[in-house]
Amino acid sequence: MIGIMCAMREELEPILEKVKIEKEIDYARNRYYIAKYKDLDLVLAYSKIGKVNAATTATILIEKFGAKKILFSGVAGAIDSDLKIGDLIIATKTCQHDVDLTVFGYEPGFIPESKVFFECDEKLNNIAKNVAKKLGIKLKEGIIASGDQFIHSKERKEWIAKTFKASAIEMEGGAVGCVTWTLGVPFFMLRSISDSAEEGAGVDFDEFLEESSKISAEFLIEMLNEIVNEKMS
Ligand code: 4EH
Repeated sequence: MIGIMCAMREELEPILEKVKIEKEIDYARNRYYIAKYKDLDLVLAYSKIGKVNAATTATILIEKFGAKKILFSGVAGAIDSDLKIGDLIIATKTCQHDVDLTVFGYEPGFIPESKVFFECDEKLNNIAKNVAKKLGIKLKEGIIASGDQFIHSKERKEWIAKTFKASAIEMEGGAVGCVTWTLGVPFFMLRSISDSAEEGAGVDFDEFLEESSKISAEFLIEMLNEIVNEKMS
């Protein structure tokens, strides 16, 4: 069983259109879709926005629905200046930029007995890179930082860039990274850029959410094709 998750309905819809939905299960104030894509068994859901919702959904996908991998698709704000609206990025690792226990001498993002960075699965990242190469699509790799804030300020963005060496910002990846690390499940994070995370980001976000969500969703489907092909060979 492969778990596929997004944060927002707009991010999940273009994926649901490409799979064969077999069952819809309402659970814990959310809807989970059991589906097939070719030979692959899938469970899909959008968590709703933010780290707590994302952690809850990731946990349920794994513990209740038996997901053996978690693939995330959605949009993100750009940090690196070479990332333009519509560009794709995969995370090497994710972190939580809003965790602050620095008064106790810990580095930003660190929680005792946990860690700052949660690594994404190398095999899944290699599949993504193969797909990008085959299709001639530009795909960046970098750190993705999460927090329960929509970033729309150059100052905050630059602090996150400097502190975590992050390339993009969103509101869920650090939470899913923490859950999948805790439960020992491979994690893949894909995002398409919707805005610059600076002043005016809210307007760009509204304009490009749908388009960038589709770009990410279509790439994820291409990855499922690659996974099916690898299984058969
Ligand atoms: O799930 C949240 C969405 C924005 S909040 C995180 N997603 C989109 C990624 C993202 C993001 N995160 C932080 C894209 N750009 C970002 C940015 N900062 N600049 C939202 C959106 N619409 C309505 C209500 N909430």
